[in-house]
Amino acid sequence: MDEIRSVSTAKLPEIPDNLSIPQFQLDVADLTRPPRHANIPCLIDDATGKQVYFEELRSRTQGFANALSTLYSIGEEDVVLLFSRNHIDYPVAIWAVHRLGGIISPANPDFSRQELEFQLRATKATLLIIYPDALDVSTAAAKAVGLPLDRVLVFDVPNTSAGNLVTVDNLVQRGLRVKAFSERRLRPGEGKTKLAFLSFSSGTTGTPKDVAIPHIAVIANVLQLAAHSKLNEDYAEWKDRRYRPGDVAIGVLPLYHIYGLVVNLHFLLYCAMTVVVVPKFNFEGMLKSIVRHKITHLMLVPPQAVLLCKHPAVKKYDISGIRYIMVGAAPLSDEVNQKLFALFPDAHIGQGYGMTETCTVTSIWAIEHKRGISGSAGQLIPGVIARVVKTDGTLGGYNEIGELVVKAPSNALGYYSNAQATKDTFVDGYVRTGDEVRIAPDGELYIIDRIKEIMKVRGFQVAPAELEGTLLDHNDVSDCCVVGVPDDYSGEVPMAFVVLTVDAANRVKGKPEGLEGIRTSILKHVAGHKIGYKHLAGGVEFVESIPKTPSGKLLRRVLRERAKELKKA
Ligand code: 4UU
Repeated sequence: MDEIRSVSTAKLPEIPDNLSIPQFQLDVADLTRPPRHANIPCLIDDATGKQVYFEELRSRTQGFANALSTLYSIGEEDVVLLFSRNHIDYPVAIWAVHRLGGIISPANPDFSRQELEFQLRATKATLLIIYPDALDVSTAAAKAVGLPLDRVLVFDVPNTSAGNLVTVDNLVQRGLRVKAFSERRLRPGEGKTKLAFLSFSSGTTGTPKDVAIPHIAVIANVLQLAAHSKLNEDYAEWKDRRYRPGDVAIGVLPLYHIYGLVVNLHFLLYCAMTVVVVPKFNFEGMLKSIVRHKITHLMLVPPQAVLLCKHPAVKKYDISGIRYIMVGAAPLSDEVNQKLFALFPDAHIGQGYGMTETCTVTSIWAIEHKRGISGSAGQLIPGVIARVVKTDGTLGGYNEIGELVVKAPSNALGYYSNAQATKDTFVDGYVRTGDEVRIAPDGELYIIDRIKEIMKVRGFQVAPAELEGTLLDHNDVSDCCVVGVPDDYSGEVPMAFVVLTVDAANRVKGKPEGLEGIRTSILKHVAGHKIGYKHLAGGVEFVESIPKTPSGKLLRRVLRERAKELKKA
């Protein structure tokens, strides 16, 4: 059997390989782009209601680029690490750095000092931009890696302060007064290799690695989505189009994750829509914002969809203006999917599926169907070529089960400075997804299982290898294995199987309270080093040994099954 292509009839336009992302988003008067009327804001700050229009977004980007170039010498290949919640200047920071030839590495602002330090070292970032509430962690991490504190900038947020740090807004204002920066233009073809983002993902195995995402990958995914959505074709009544200029989306997905970054920000702005920027997700707060900003579009992860279906507060708000709900980043149960259909009888509702390494969307529900098929992750978008690799290594056809391996113009280049990991996952221009799938003859893609190591906790990746490393740093742990156990809200949560050191085992022999003490200390140890969603919410189970293959490889599947049984018991 051969490769499987998108069943969409939409035609993918030529993807420009000589444009940087900000040139594509802000400069090119592309006639195929839906027009943005002057009265449609690009962004609205959820907290203050401040609106940012296209020209202002563009000029703030120029101003910030001026300041970064003249005052901080940011230029070719500099990595700027964004350690921030969503903020209306987030795209300004990204695109200013891109205009100078630099690279953005986004990080979760709730990371612990150790997690931030890891990313600062891995990317060799020369500038850090933070959200004010991350001041303590940021300064500690910057000191630890030798990044001078005058190279830490802060987004301004009303009524907060972050020490004496220089604010992005101050630099924008100063930058608007100084001479123009010199734009880093791309030569024809250069968009394919010039790096735009280093986003972290653990891929199919091991600890988090920085995915090297070139400019063309983001531009390609936006154009693929635009083609898939038939944005410029007369396929239906204007009033029922999926994305219309002036529609308003809630931006609760974090912009440091690829789904928020590419779909919620870059694609929706391309559609001439408005994005309401929400720094921190809070369910009732989101309901209020939906009413206040007349939100039409929701992009969510499954736990947020669960809340929408089950939370009692939903009844208090008139959210009938919603006409689109997309859910992705982890499996969505049939039950929740059906409930969404019932709650929003007229809305476009479906799933999207993607990953950091494919620089985002691989499939999404068909534009011809207002509602996706429950259980399906949608159809491959134009430009995606899929292989279904069966366990015997041969290619499967329709309805056969195997690992999904994809080639797309949006694929990342590999893992930054990690040839071995790149070789394992990026094969001849194809990305191994680590997801077991079946593609039906009508083009619907069903995700059957995740065969890679990572867990998805509330849509966030958790790498067992990373937590195992942390556990092994605990004095009483001699061996361990971390697996995900199912959880109604989070999808799954991490659980650890732990083998005690001989010393520790002797110490607690016949003393159950001693063992409980170690359990508590292990839970605390992980909580002290890792962000909340990586904590061992599934608990710690003590075992005599960890099952391994003769070559010493963890038999994770065995323990995953054991964990499920324990959970049932
Ligand atoms: C079952 O999570 C993402 C990207 C999510 C995304 C992107 C575009 C969602 C909707 C959209 O339109 O990226 P990563 O790198 O954090 O995690 C990738 C992994 C996949 O390999 C798969 O295992 O997340 C899982 N995943 C899903 N699983 C992503 N989407 C889905 C889905 N169903 N719909």
